[in-house]
This record gives sequence, C-alpha cells and structure tokens, in this order.
Amino acid sequence: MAQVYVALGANLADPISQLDNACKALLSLAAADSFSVSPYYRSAPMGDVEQPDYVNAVAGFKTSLSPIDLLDALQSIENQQGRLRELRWGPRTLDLDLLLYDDQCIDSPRLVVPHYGMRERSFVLVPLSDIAADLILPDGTALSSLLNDALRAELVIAQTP
Ligand code: ROI
Repeated sequence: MAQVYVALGANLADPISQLDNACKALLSLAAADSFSVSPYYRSAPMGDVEQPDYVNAVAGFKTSLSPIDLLDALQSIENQQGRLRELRWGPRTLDLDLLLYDDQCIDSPRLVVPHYGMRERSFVLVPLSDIAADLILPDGTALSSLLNDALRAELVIAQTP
C-alpha cells in the first residue's frame, strides 16, 4: 500500500459539489479507513487568465494502485465529472493532481511526482498540512518549513468536512 496525496481544484459548475463528488469517487480508490480530506478553501485564481475563484482541497489515502494506474483513475474521475478545460491556465470543472506517492520521485512523460507546483501554491500547502502536518517531502524538506502566515492568508475556508 502506498500513502498518496491528491490535490482537488474546481472553479466551474458548482465547485463545492464537484469536490464532494470527487471525494466520493476517490474514496472508492482508498483502502478501508485510510481516507481523509482537508477543509475546502476558496482561493483567488493563480495565473493571468481572468476566471472565477477556485475551491481547493487535498485528500490523502492509502492505495494499492500503481502510480500510473492511480493517474488513470484520477483522469477518469475528471472525465466522468465532465471536465471542461479549454485553456491551459483556464477554468476547469475538476482538476485532480497527484501530489505525492509515498516517497517516490517519478519523472515520466505522463507523470511528475512530487507535483511540480506544490511547493509554491498556498492552495496545496495549506490543505496538505491540515491532514499531514508532519509530512516530510521526498527530498527531506519538512512541509511545515514551506508554510507561513502570508500563504495561509491567501485562503478562506469554504466548507469544513
Ligand atoms: N488557481 C487556484 N487558486 N487554484 C487552482 O486549483 C488552480 N489551478 C490551476 C491554475 C489555472 C494554475 N490556477 C489555479 O490550474
């Protein structure tokens, strides 16, 4: 079993319901009693494209799926929820990013783990630390050392689990 963390993000078509539905689907990938999810946070869109605010969260669970099988499962959940994404940095109904897969570093054409943007993104670091405060990244960095009050201030809680 691998311990994995997945970032959830949505800013179209009732984002809170999108995240609720995604959590139900993720639960079906998780080993019994291993699933946890952070509060949902509202965050301003990162990037230059004008678009609605996002709702973001992070889920953690144990799974027997390999990294690529997990990626396939995440993409199929995105597609089942009618993922819309016309622009590279544009709005989306649901984004599921594999952040961490145990301590593995993966650099393949389809999958890069740890996720490339996670160290800078408040909407990943804050919810991740809600469910895994003591986490150490594969390169030895403590998650807590990447967090600060300015990053926390970028987010507002939209819903608690
Ligand atoms: N901005 C926020 N706040 N949350 C996201 O999940 C998110 N996802 C993206 C881009 C467009 C980079 N901006 C985001 O893909």
